[in-house]
Amino acid sequence: MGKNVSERSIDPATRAMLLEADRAGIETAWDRFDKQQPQCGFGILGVCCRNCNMGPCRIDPFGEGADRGVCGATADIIVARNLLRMIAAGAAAHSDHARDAVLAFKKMAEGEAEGYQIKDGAKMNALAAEYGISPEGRSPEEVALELANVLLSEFGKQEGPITFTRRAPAKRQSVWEKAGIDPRGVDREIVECMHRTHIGVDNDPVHLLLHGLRTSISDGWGGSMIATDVQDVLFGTPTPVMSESNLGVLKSDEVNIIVHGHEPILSEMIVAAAEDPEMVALAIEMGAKGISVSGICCTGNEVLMRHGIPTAGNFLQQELAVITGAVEAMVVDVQCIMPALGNLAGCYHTKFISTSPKADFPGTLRMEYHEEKALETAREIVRAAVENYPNRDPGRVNIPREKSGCMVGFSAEAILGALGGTPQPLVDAIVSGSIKGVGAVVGCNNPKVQHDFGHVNLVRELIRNDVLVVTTGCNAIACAKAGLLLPEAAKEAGPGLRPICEALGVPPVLHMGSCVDISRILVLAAALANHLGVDISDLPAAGAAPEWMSEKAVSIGAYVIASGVYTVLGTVPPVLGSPEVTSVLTKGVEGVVGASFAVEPDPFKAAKLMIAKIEEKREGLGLSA
Ligand code: XCC
Ligand code: SF4
Repeated sequence: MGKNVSERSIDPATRAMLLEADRAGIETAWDRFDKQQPQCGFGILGVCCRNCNMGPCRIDPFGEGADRGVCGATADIIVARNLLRMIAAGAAAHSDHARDAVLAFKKMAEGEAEGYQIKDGAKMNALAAEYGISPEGRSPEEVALELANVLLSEFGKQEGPITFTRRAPAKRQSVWEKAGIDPRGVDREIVECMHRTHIGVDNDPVHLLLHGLRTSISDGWGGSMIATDVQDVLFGTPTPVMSESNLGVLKSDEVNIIVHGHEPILSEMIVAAAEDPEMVALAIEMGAKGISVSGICCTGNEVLMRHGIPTAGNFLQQELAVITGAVEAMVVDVQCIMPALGNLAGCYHTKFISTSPKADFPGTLRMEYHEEKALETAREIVRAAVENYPNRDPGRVNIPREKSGCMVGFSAEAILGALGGTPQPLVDAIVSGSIKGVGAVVGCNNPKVQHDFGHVNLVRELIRNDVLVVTTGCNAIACAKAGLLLPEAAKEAGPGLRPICEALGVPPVLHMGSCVDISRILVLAAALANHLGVDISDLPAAGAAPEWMSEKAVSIGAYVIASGVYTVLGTVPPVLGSPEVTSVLTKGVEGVVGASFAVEPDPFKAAKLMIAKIEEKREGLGLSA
């Protein structure tokens, strides 16, 4: 096999399992990545178009062959159109997840979703107030039903604005209005992306990119934000809780169930069903000591944030979890689930159980989930896992020892609560310079770069330089595994940040949730900006996605810059084939939304770029460097 394991990951548990995979002759994403080399140069540059059947067309990047497609589209047009389609797909993923959360909420309100309830009534009433719904003289379920219906209508709203965008500072709203990118409902924006990129419609790169920003805002301040808030109402708004992370959380003597994907709607029920005494008794009957649930990717983050359910790892560890030989069931819903898991599970005793009506994979046991009988389905899934325990081959069990503690659960509400209900203490710390600013570090893993290297090193550099870090998604899991989510990690923070974390008993890196929960970061940024009476683009803040890979990450990156936050990407997006698109994204867009992208694979240099931007913003606010 190609690279040696230490080049593939910095994570010792991952390295151990990669060696085990090698021994067992099993292929992982890293091996398949090697087999893809060299990857298509046209694809890397974004200059391949398959949008009609006169093509596929591709532009010769060396300027010797074709410089336009059959229809006459140039590299600039093709790259911009492809990017717009990536944004559309990413926004669709987040927002369709949101829709399912609202539909579950609605079924709950109608009394048709057994096991679900209103866990955070105060948050529900606050949301209702945003929509002008009064709880006066009505049952919580009546309020919930009306709220569910208005939230559902947000998705297809034909005219703007969508309500949650009004959470942004007034200055930000007028930036969007002036640029013509204040979005309508996310469904409409996504459909328009597909329409504009059909052959012979929108063929101006800047015009296309502006619609990309508009679509991404309808995701970040629309779909994603709805997902976060409705899930908080249904399952509780996270508050700080301790847990553990990495493959070492798997138990050698218990039934291991992994929940993987993105939606907490079923996994919440699985967590409940696994605690059911009847199920635990069955597990003991089968020879296990109990039932252990852990998570991977963002479904994992959701149950980690709300229940302290341990996380077994991030995106690139999903196959490795199966290779431990100790997983009775890998239960998946949607997004970031490798189809490779089917074949792999077949080599072990693991049951690969797919649950979403939308997502099927080769080699799965289908146990489709519907709100009406979610608890029942969850119990069936847990039972299937428990009954699979006797099939485990102890001779093939190989659980790495590594795991790290972590403190998670930092919703915007929890952060503001810890500060005494107002952002003032944080503002004071930023003004005094103890905290230089805030870095938002998020996103996936990608075998193009060493697993977790960019995540962990970028975050370490930031906190060392007194930048408070907020994190979500697979970055958060990387940080958890590296011990950066422990209050003790304050020791690694600079002289300004460290005493603040120690006084509050919090880590210098705050886990704010799953990828849709980047909406929490937006809400926090809006609270800070509103408190100061400035725009988000004035804040000493910067974002980064050091190892991103998914289309969702493209939508996220776009809405983060559209919200006014400079963002550094660690893997190169497929745009370099267009000098115009590249220049708009890294420079021109700054004049429109007050922020732009940079690409920097080296996390140490990326940290420097972010810190320089934070210094620049501090100066702009008249704060000392
Ligand atoms: Fe997926 Fe959200 Fe990326 Fe991780 S970080 S690989 S999108 S799980 Ni969003
Ligand atoms: Fe080629 Fe134009 Fe068709 Fe794309 S839309 S495949 S560039 S002819």
